[in-house]
Amino acid sequence: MNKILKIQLALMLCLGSSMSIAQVSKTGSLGNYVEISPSDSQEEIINKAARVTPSPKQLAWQKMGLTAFLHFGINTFSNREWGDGKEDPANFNPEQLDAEQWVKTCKKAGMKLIILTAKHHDGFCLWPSKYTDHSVKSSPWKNGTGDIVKELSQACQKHGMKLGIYLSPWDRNSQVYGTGEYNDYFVNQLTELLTNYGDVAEVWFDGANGEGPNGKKQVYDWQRYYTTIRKLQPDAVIAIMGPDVRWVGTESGYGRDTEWSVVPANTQDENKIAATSQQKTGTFRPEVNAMAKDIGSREKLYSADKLVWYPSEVDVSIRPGWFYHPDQDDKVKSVEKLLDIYYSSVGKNSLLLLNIPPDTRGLIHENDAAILKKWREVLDQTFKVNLAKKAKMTFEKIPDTPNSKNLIDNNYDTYWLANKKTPTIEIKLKGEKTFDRLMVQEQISVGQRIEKFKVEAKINGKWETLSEGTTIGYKRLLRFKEITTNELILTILESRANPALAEFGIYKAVSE
Ligand code: FUL
Ligand code: CA
Repeated sequence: MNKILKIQLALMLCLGSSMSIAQVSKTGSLGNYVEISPSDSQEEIINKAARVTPSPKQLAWQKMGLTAFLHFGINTFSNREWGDGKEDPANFNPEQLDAEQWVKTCKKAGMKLIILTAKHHDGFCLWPSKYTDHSVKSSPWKNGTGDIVKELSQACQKHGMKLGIYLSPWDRNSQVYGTGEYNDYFVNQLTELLTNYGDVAEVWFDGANGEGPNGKKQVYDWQRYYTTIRKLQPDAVIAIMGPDVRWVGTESGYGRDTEWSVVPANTQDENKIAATSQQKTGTFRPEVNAMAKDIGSREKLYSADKLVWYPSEVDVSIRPGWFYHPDQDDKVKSVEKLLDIYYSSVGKNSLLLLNIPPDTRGLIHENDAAILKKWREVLDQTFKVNLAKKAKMTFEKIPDTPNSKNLIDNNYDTYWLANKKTPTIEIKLKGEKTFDRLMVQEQISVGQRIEKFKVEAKINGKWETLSEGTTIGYKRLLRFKEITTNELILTILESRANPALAEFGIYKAVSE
């Protein structure tokens, strides 16, 4: 063996290497859930947790980062948040409705998917369902011949946007709500929506469950709903009251500082028991208390029967209400507020689902569109140039390892897998740089591992801690006061397994 080869081999052995995702999943990944056996030690449980990975559809979902919610329906015309199901369809007439305007506005804002409230709690359907008359077909809009789901799906296809469907299980209009027949009704509606409108990438099931017109509450046949979706749209994630995506637990727009995508699932979960034979396809919904402060720490995992990849989605409205109300035209969240929300959701290992409610014309209001545009400009300009792009990365004190560029190549798929749980990465910038934002990404296709990290910078010859944090996950964004330096150190202080780092960046924020 010649000398260079020997050195390369030694480097690979002692530094860890850049493995392809396929290689790692053969050796490391346990799939998107794993059983804990009573004989597993705490160490074994944590090791398992570090190797639970997203399903391909969960990974594709996470990579979207930013998605849009459109709350639109009979409430838009009655000026209410929750309709009672008794609204007259004659009031529904969005005369200037333009689904392309919705899609173009969302696309310009950087959103990758649009979820439409095809039916909210009032039961009014935005498509001409065969199973009820309480829909657009009984409205004056396009003389009852219109179909908003169709218009949106066509506009999405035209502009390369993904489509998502919100179908409220709670239905305050349906006469069969509260009986077994309602499950048939619901599955029939799901089937229409998932058959007639092309690809659907997300199905969003609301947790609100009240009484129907006859005063009864419904027992939902979740398993049947999930099986229907898996059959008709196998690539769609099922969110909130579903197995693939978890509600973050608030509607404020702010995620947790410590956000784990791997959480416990327990044997008493009603939906898990029913789905035992299908667990490998992920059709059980973990009964996670979404509102709890801590859902994924080591202590929580020790008492679990199973661990599951169940990532967090942050839903929030750009206005105080989910639906459009004219008196909220001057209450659209500011660019500054939306930036804060972005850093607190996308920047904390969540996906942001931002609601933009179309108005009675059937258009996204000018005020909302203007704020979104400005918000996007600030984000684009801030993250345009990674000031670490030409940096020299030194992993564990050994410079110029074969993978040292993997963290700054602007490609999420390439990464550096450390050979120890708590590695140090020294970053020598090409000259002094001034910045106030930092981004780190773990390669989650091998698992979410980092529990604690620290970033230091050498300022005027002295090392100072810039920021400390807990989880990183898919993406962590840090904000701090502007500094100027040419040297940084990222130290992973605690990790569940050897971390896999995909991207690192530093940026100078532009002001609004
Ligand atoms: C809640 C609903 O009750 C609200 O009306 C809204 O749709 C929100 C996204 O979810 O549970
Ligand atoms: Ca990379």
